[in-house]
Amino acid sequence: MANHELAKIFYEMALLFEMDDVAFKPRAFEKASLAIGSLDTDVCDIYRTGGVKALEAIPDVGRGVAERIEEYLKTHHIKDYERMKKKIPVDLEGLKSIEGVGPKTIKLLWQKLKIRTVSDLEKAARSGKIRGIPSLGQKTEENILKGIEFVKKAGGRFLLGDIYGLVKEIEMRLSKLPGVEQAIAAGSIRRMKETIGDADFLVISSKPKPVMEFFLSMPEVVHVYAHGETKSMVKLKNGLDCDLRVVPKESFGAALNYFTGSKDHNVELRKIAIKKGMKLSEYGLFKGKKQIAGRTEEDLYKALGFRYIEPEMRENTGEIEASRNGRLPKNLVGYDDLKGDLQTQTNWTDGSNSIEDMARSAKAKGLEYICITDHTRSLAMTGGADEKKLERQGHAIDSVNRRLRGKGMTVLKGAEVNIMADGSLDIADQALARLDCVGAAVHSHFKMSQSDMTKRIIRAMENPHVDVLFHPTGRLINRRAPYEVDMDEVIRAAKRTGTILEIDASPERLDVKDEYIRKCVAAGVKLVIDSDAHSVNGFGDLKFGIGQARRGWAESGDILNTKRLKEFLKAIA
Ligand code: DGT
Ligand code: CA
Ligand code: CA
Ligand code: ZN
Repeated sequence: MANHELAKIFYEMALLFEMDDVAFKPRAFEKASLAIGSLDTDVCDIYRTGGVKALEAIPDVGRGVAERIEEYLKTHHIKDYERMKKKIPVDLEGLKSIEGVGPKTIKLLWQKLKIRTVSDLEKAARSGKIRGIPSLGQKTEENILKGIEFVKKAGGRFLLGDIYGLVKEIEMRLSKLPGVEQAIAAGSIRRMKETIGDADFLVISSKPKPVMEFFLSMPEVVHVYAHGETKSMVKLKNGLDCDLRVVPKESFGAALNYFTGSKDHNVELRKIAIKKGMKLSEYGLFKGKKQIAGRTEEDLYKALGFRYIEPEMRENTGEIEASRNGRLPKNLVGYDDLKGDLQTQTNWTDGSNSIEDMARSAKAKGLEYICITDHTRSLAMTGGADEKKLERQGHAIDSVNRRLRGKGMTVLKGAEVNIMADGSLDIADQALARLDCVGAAVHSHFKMSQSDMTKRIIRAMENPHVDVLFHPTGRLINRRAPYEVDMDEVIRAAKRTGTILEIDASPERLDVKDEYIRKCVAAGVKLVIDSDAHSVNGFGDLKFGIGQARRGWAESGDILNTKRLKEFLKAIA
């Protein structure tokens, strides 16, 4: 569809006209941009059936714009856009996204300092060049730097955990509107990807209008990019872009499938449909003109000759093959399957709540056991425990368990033991032997060669008291790369030593990630999904770990904390 390209070009033309102080045109082109971005039909089709006249009939599209659309469709260029762009060859979209930087300032920055990009702008601001331009000054320079910082944070992809709550809340608001049969957040959110570009909402309703009106006027909306009868796109206060489409019931399954993606999965499905003499689109699965499936996703996969594929697996990494050959995981771990949590912190170290508060909160979340794993002594800044402190904590846990007797919650004794640079642990073996479940983790000396780091971690795994390797790669998504470690070696060592690898569910960790989970599953290495909760609110993160496990094709049987307490303890004994 050329609509999107054209909308972008007309938006830029509006800015370029504004720089040149042209009257009326900026507003006219901005309106045209919005109109074309919001169209439900392809401008190519409109032009093909009715020529320039039909284009001019689009509301907010005048003669000048219509002719430029024609020029674009015929030649793939718009001459005066390119001429204007040559005069001020800057990254308009990028620069414009900095708070307080408008077309006039962009022009000035180009003329005086030859600034083309946001990174040019940042350099100039940091070296104090902006304040030297009389009409801008020191205050503007400070604001520009602040604006750049903000865009850096919000401009990249969002952590799933940072936007999930709001997205689900909007999903719920939409689903409660009169006339709405179903509302769902599709796209990468439904696939539980670790980071999210934008949110894609899909609604079934026979009356799209009130749904659109509601969506555009939500209190979080700060900008409307496009506003049509059945689709709209907005920006929220937190910087997240949200698409909304309203579809009729007959095509919901096909639309849901299309907008859930991934794109690669979709492309593959379409090819298969074609091979079978059918056509798959977001409107349905068709044989000739007849729709044969697409009301639900289930009927769609079935008509294509497949078993249903869960959204988290739709990345075109073998799931389509597996579905055809009956090799899909039979019992993918479910969002209600966890019975325990093996990594939780309390106010004995850097957590904020007591052992008992954590236990009661976990119980309320449907868990039957949690293991208390406060940090150990080499993490002095957290008040890490030594052997004596662990023993005292053990008594405290005993008394909490006495108080909770008969309430369906058991607190296990554990620790998050620090793996030293040489692979030894910072707690003596006799003390570890008294714990129910021991986790070990790297928290220091991140910069080591791959072979040293791999040896270090494997040495810790070889300690017979270590049950779980916590957050095995040490990454912090969008902030810190994983340390150099050969995960294939680690997975082999896990198999050999019977060590469990953790899926740390904390949204900035998700460690180990999907790719390694799949390798563990294939190798028969067992996993646990832990919240890494530092407060009673932390258990809500478990779903992100479960999502990651599903993306890694893990079945319940691969995840040991889906077991009841007795079986779990037997499994780690
Ligand atoms: P994101 O937003 O970057 O986190 O990732 P997605 O997967 O949500 O991607 P998005 O929002 O660009 O598009 C939503 C879905 O729409 C995507 O998962 C699959 C579908 N889609 C988008 N563009 C194409 C395309 O060019 N071809 C096909 N077959 N599907 C597409
Ligand atoms: Ca998306
Ligand atoms: Ca999207
Ligand atoms: Zn840790």
